[in-house]
Amino acid sequence: MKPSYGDEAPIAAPATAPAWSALSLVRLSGAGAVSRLSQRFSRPRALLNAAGNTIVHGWLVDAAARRIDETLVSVYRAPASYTGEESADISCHGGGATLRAVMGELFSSGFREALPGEFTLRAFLNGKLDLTRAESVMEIVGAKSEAGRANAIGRLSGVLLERLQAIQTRLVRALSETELNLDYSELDGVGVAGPDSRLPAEEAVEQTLQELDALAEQYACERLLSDGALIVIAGKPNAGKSSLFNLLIKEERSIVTEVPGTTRDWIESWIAFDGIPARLVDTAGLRPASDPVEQIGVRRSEELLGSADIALYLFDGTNLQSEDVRQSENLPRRADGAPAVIRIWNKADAAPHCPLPGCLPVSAKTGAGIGALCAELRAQLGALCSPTNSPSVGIGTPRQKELIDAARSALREALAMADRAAPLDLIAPSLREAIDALGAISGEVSTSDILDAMFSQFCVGK
Ligand SMILES: Nc1nc2c(ncn2[C@@H]2O[C@H](COP(=O)(O)OP(=O)(O)OP(=O)(O)O)[C@@H](O)[C@H]2O)c(=O)[nH]1
Ligand SMILES: [Mg+2]
Repeated sequence: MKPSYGDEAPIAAPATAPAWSALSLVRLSGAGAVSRLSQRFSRPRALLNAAGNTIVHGWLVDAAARRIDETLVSVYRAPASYTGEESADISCHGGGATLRAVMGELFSSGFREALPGEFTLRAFLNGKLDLTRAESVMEIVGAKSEAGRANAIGRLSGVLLERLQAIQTRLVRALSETELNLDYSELDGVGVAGPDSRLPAEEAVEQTLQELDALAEQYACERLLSDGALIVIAGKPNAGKSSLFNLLIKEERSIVTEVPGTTRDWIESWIAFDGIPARLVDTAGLRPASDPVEQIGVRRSEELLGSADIALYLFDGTNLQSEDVRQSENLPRRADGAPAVIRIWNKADAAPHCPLPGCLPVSAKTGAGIGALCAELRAQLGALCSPTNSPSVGIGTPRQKELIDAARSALREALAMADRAAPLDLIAPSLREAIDALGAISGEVSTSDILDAMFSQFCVGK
């Protein structure tokens, strides 16, 4: 039978990557995990008698008592463990072969391989973590910048949870005031919000909506800090895109030739500007290509532009065509209007006069103008998000953003109804909907489908 989230079998998984390293960590959790492990341990009694939060030295052995590896086992007794269950961490030697051998013995002694995120899911189900903290665990592992990491740690420490709980408490109060008015007005018909009898606690609802709006706005910045910005270099073939790419990443990575259409696959590298991580992508030149391989390359360039935060559009200064300007103005766009386009007049060493307005003269060959280009990139990224000015820890995942948006639209609906002097019993459900959406962020309100979908995005061993 396929294992599923939510069964209570003892589980095991490596918590470290199977790489060339001094040590690896294997995690176990579930009722009876320690006694099961003791069947494959050189000192079973030491393990069985170990108190929680202690370390036992010994050999992991196979069923015939042959030594597999020398280990240190950290023992955790329920409920004082990460998952809240009886657990153990085996610290063994590094490298793929040892890890495979250790895991093989654990499986043969009855452990099942953990599903992605299953340890953290169990921690959630056992009340050790709310969902904002659980998600922050993955954000910490995946953070691409110092600021992204620090914000995720803030969420792990419960800062977001506290912020949301304060908002939720205020809404619950607003809802109960609304419902109280409903009760009192039963004698003479249904309570009505309007100029004479406003929505009770209307100000509190408005203030809450403003706070949620601020959280939603801040999310764009949080996403940028954790996932990085996407910067795509685009332009006609031979404009010097690959030359600029190599110059910016300080490495001869992308092939440069005088043949138009040299780059076909896109090539990427990570760089950072003032603490904001960015994925810089060199693409195939944009032109109506007849070669089917180049056609695919051009399509990919367009797709990348359609999800980029910033586009660097290069004009070939030595070969400016009238359609280039049109092309630069009609790049594929995201629904939110991105990317911001920086227009670059390349090959300024050979063609110093730039006839186009708002163009940055650059030479990817000599490096002239690169300082000004980097300053412009910093300014554009800073406009999207500034790590030093970002306010207190906000939301960090698309799931959280969706729920914040659901709460915002429910509150907007409630306020709009109040404006129209709608009966309070029609407004109350909208307030309740907003409260439920906020509750779903922490996991107070959750279904097993949502949990499965969320935790399956985690890595195994977390
Ligand atoms: N003089 C001069 N030549 C340049 C400059 N930048 C690139 N070139 C030359 O222009 C030609 C094309 O450069 P690439 O960097 O391959 O251009 P590309 O835009 O990546 O071209 P495709 O991959 O074919 O789309 C090469 O011969 C480069 O040496 C520059 O700033 N000045
Ligand atoms: Mg190229």
